[in-house]
Amino acid sequence: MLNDKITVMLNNQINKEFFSWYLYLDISNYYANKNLDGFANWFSIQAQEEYAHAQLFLKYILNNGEVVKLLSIAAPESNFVDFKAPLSAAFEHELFITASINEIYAEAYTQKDFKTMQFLDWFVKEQGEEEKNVDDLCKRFDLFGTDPRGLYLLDNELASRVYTAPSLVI
Ligand code: OFO
Repeated sequence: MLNDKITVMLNNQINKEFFSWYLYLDISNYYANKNLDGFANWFSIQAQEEYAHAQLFLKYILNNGEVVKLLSIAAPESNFVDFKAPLSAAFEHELFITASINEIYAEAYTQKDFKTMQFLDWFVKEQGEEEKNVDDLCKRFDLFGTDPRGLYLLDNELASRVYTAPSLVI
């Protein structure tokens, strides 16, 4: 019920979302090891969101009668040189994911696959929000994170983030 090329792209996106989950888990672990539990919490929740995104792609493929092909998840490279490095890596990664979603959208547009375009609309918006969230975090780190008291307060603030399931229902 889906075009073959679109199905392959959606399957690949499952893998990218699972990789995002791995990457953010890894970043969370990095901060936990540095006793920055608020940063660790923020990325742990981000990881949960990515896991949920993978499930949404998976369910969309299944609901359309296609086969889900799970691929191996690459190990993240985590040689972070300082506290800022994971934030920059997360921002770069979000840009990569946005480009990937846009590619699927462009293909769906070409194929006049309006159903997939409508499904992807939520992700287009979500990526816009996620890019802004990580960019804000980078900028706030630049402002406050290099001062120990500022870092302490920022870490405390990030500890309050809680998980909310995606609003998209499949
Ligand atoms: Fe899957 O939300 Fe950004 O990457």
